[in-house]
Amino acid sequence: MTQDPLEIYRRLLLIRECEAQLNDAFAKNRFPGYLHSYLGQEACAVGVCDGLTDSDVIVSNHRGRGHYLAKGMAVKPMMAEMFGKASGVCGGRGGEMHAADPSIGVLGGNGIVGGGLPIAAGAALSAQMDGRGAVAVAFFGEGASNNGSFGETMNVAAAWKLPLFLVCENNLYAEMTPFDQTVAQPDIALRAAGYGMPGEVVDGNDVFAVREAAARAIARARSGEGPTLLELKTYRWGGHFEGDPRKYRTREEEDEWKARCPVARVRKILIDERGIEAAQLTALETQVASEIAEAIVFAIDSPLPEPETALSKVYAA
Ligand SMILES: Cc1ncc(C[n+]2csc(CCOP(=O)(O)OP(=O)(O)O)c2C)c(N)n1
Repeated sequence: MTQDPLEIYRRLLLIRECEAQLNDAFAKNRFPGYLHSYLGQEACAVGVCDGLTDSDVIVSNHRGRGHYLAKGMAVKPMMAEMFGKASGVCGGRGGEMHAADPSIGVLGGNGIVGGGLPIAAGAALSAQMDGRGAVAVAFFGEGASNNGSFGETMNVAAAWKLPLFLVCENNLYAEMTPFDQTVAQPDIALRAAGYGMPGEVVDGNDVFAVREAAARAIARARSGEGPTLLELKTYRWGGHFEGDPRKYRTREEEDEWKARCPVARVRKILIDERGIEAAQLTALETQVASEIAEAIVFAIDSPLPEPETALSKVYAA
């Protein structure tokens, strides 16, 4: 866990710049396929992953870049994967929703909503069986919490005291459906009690609050006490995907949430409470923006996978 708030800021910026520059590339028709933006949710990924090591694993969803970067995926291969290129972390086979790098504990994203939950439970069972003290984390949205896989995973994880950490990023919309039209009870975290595990609601735009709550859940899992459900209240600034006209919500609501920006919040703390010069932060921002810009150029300039390799890395039982 880093004690350096500047490093936390750098990680938030990395995700922010990645998302902002990819949105820009998409708007200029330079990005292939769908783009599910993580803008606005940066503090969730950074706060949770700060307590993890390479031996711990995460399973992500369709909105995964923030999780990948926070877990330490190298920026250029991650970006090339987004563009489906041979230099990507999965050789271009995973694409925007399915990047993975088991060497740093990223078991993959998932286009099936709720599909990552049982995979994470399996990884937690594996960690429990070989006694490595490792933890598995499942990132998912509030939409996924209405899938059967959520209840089934919670049940088995609690019954077997699996070292599982369930992180629900409640960004208020599942595609175009507002949370309050599908759920009568406003706190998903309350469901934890019904399965016999602790549940906690935390401000998902406050990276330090997320980090503290995550540290408790990770410690609990490591010490064999079993799973925890954390619900992070947050908001995705963009639509479900880039190009979504967002008719299901108002621009005023978006502005209200943008005023609670998780990145600007840390910048203010660094200046007001830590006495860091604004110029130092601006230099860091420029450096991170260049790193992302270079990665996008690398991705665009990289070749597509050779057609002859289409059947390699295909497994059949
Ligand atoms: C099993 C399944 N059902 C439906 C879909 C279509 N779908 C894709 S994303 C999404 C909404 C997911 O909402 P949430 O889990 O809250 O994540 P968010 O997009 O808000 O981050 C849906 C319904 C899908 N991909 N998989």
